[in-house]
Amino acid sequence: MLMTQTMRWFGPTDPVRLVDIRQAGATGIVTALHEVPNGAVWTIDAIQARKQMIEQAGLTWEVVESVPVHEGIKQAGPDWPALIDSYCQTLRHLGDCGIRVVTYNFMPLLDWTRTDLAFALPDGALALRFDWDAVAAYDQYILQRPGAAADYAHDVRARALRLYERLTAAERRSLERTIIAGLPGSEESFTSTQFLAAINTYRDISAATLRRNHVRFLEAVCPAAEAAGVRLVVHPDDPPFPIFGLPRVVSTEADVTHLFQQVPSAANGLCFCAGSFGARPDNDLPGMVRRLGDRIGFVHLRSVQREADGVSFHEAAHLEGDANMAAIVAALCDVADSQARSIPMRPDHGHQMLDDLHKVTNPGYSLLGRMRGLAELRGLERGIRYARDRH
Ligand code: DNO
Ligand code: MN
Repeated sequence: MLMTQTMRWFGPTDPVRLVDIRQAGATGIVTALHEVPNGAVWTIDAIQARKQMIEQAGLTWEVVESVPVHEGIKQAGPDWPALIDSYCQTLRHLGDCGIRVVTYNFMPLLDWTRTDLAFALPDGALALRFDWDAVAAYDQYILQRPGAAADYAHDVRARALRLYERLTAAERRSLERTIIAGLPGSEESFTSTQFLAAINTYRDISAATLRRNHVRFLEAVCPAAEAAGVRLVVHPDDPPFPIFGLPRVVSTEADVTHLFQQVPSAANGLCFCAGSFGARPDNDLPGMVRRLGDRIGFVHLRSVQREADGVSFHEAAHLEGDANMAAIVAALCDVADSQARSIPMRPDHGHQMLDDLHKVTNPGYSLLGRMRGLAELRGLERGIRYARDRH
């Protein structure tokens, strides 16, 4: 069965309208009640109202992205029981409203992270970029995190210092904002002073502890999800490695396999984000789709171009860059068909291009770049299926 084509919509304040998404050819919407504070219960009324808005535009609400996981759950702090109760309640309400897939992530403090929101490509379009030297420059000289230097190789430190010295005061502020003010969909937004204090709350939480807390979270919420008919899908870390001394434990195939072994519940699923996993050369993307297929409840299709240092990357066009998108989509077709189901997918981010260059847009979520991505991906899937079914 063909994948269900969706686009992310940030709700009534999104400059991209539902009608735009419909004209881009998507049938489904991926959204969240972004206005509800992290940790509070989503009421049935609020969910229904948003659902009606989407349906009145001729679309369906396919996936929630995200019901955020509160830091008090990631840290297994004193509010854990109350936060888990709220989370389960929200899942029950979503299930009551007929919503079946809920995305979340388990990254401490930061959600997805970039250092440049307007990286100019040769054709004049703008891409999002993650530059390790810029992270090192921010970490050591703006954030001034104690012990930061130990996290960077000697050559990175040298380049980071040169980079920092070259930046004007305004550029330094812009780098700081880009990294910690929160990209679209992120729950947290910090100043550097707040961020430093928040990092400190993780000082006793190792990767092993965070992993245990993640399993504990799943053990607590999966039964409620199952009963509600909802599947939770974890979004991988973006980028898929620790930053600012904070652990990240959803970065590789082994990481997610561990979660599925520990918590076998069918409600424990994966949001396969090709761009996030793909920032690491050791993640075999098509192989992961095949091996993890029965866990994949939602797909983000995007490709990154890894850069010379092996850590930095920028977002490529959907069929370019390091991901073998044809092999990924072919694997997804096989998974979907073997299970006779349609997997919801969305083009995850797009370049800022054409008229969108002159508009205020949500970084990564302007319309035209995503529309191009969706069109290419839809064509790719049709072509793969046609070629396969002819033989
Ligand atoms: C970025 C998104 C992420 C994702 C969350 C899921 O573009 O893919 O922000 O929504 O990590 O909880
Ligand atoms: Mn993603």
